[in-house]
Amino acid sequence: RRLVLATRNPGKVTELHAILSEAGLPFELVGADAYPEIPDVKETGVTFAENALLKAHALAQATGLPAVADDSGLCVDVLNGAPGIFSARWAGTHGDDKANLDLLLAQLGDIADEHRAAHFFCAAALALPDGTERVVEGRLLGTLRHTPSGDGGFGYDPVLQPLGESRTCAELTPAEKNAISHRGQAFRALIPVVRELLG
Ligand code: ITT
Ligand code: NA
Repeated sequence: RRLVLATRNPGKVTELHAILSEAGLPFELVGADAYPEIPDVKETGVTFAENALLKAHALAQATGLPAVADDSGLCVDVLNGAPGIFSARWAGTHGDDKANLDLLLAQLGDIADEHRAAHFFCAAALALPDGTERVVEGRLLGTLRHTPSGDGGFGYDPVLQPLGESRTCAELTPAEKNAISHRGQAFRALIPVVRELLG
């Protein structure tokens, strides 16, 4: 039995394998890369949840298999929640993590630490070929560093320092990040839903 991971982001794929494997689900996890002929869905939603559902439904319909998807991003208080759902293409080119991070730091400039509150947000969606859908969410609160630090993770990890941590997400081990992250929370909440709907 197969469950499709409806994402082409390699950082997410690594984390989702770790998070979902821990649960011992009776499914073989198959990446979207196993279906190169299926075009990427346009993320036309205005919320993380809408975009996660769009991605999950597209893969479930195209493969005839249950699919899970992640839509996620960084929400910065002083930027009124931006980059938000635009996190992957904040500097213009989709998935250019370094350009996105550099632009964000430039936009914040030397704003003081007490005004650098931000959070990672994740919507995790499950869609079945018959159209059944579920979506759950998770978030990780933190503050933004003035300069990047650490080699782990992906995306904005080198600048987000979780509340109560002295390290950035990129300085945590993968297991430490998954234990507290927006993605870890959302997908751990999705696991009982997968069991309920798919047995
Ligand atoms: P898929 O749509 O194929 O899943 P994507 O990279 O386009 O891949 P999103 O639209 O959800 O996915 O964009 C998520 C962006 O938010 C991603 O490019 C990162 O910059 C950022 N992001 C999400 N989770 C993150 C995390 O755990 N650590 C750092 N940055 C993260
Ligand atoms: Na998105």
